[in-house]
Amino acid sequence: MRSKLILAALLLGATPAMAHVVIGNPQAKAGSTFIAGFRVSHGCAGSPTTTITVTVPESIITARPQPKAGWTLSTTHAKLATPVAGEGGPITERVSSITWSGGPLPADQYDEFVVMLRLPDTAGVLNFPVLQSCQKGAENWAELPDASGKRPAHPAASLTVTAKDATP
Ligand SMILES: [Cu+2]
Repeated sequence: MRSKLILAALLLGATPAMAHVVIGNPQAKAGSTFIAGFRVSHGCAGSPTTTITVTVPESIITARPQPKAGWTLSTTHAKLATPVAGEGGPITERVSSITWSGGPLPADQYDEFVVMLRLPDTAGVLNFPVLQSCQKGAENWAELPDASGKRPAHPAASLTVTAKDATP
């Protein structure tokens, strides 16, 4: 029985524990502020990581990346179709992608790239495509599950947003 389970794990390839680029504890309530840590647990086929670019889903209006020693931070912006009220006046654009460049992060080490997110008011699954570039090659973690729910080879990092009144 046990050996069958191990065999099944081997046949499936990467185990969830070593799963690509993922958000740690990927569940939070709608409308909350969530600290998302994007975990990078391996390089590109043994090559050290030099750049991580996270694409922020459209439904997230506010995304504030945490600076990281040894890495240069940059962001791109997109205009909002409809401005929304913010603490310092109307918000007219949002952060659409965040890039950390530097390191390198050795292929056999793990690190976390952190972003503070204001989550949308509606429940659902948010997908964050992540482009990982390495000294040699790149890995594009951008695939979404297909209709059957089968996990793709290069899944985007995902976050499950639960309803505001859901019991924890
Ligand atoms: Cu992996």
